[in-house]
Amino acid sequence: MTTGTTSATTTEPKPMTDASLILTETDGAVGIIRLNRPKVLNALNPELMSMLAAQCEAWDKDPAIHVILIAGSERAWAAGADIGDMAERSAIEMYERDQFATWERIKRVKKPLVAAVSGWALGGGCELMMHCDIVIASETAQFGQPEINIGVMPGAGGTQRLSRAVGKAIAMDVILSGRFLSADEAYRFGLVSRVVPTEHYYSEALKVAHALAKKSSIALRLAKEGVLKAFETTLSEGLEYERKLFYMLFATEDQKEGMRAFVEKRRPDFKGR
Ligand code: CO8
Repeated sequence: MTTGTTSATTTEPKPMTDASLILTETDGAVGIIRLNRPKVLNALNPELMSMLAAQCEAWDKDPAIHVILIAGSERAWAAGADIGDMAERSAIEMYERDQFATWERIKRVKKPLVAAVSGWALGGGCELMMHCDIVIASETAQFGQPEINIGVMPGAGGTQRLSRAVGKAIAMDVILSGRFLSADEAYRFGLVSRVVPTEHYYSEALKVAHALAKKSSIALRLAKEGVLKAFETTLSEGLEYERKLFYMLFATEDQKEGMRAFVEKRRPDFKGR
């Protein structure tokens, strides 16, 4: 892994030396992962996904990292799972490979995942983006689940997460017709958090990641858990769950520090515990 001190004012990640499928660096308490298969528009093959999951897990355990930023390039966040890698496989081969186990590892990451998305976010790429918690998109980004055009359907959560994000009418349109959504549509439909001019999409995402990194790391993790619970349970159970998480935060030093700092009119100094 390389380390660096990227400034939040740059428009693209500064060059990194790692020549692998993902490029990594740390910038303060932000861990940055850049998908790096430019020749195939960052198509997601099992090796890349394993590296991505392993890096996310490593930073999830690392107290020095509070937030993970995942970026692609300006041309492509990721144009889907690697079609060449799947084209001739049998059902049993796909079953035995169990690629989705890797995606489950990303789903289990407790720290916030911020996505810096530009260009194509299609198929598995759109599904990977939907594993992230805050999505900063460039105004030229395009989103879709075009698997229908190659004789299949979404497999890494698209039918479930897209429907929850944008509702049945839009999800059916996108998944059954394979049409792409513009960044403006994606924002209006609730698929992405913010849309910014393309030249600022990366710096904006980094800025958001740094802003989050200044919060209490433990409060961030429990808040993320609470929001994700909303998609898994009933309202009553979700409210009960939220209350337990809320009470739990009163066992942290950060709760005392945060509230005392407010009363004393100073900035809090969070420790993440
Ligand atoms: N897989 C492999 N290679 C790809 C992929 C992909 N998903 N997308 C693009 N590429 C390659 C192209 O083959 C091309 O390679 P080459 O230069 O060697 O010909 C290169 O990237 C550049 O692509 P294009 O020349 O096509 O670029 P364009 O700007 O003309 O078009 C598009 C860009 C519209 C993004 C076009 O490339 C495209 O339609 N790509 C495929 C999109 C797609 O269908 N995605 C869904 C894939 S299936 C999937 O994601 C299922 C996920 C669920 C399971 C995951 C775990 C198993």
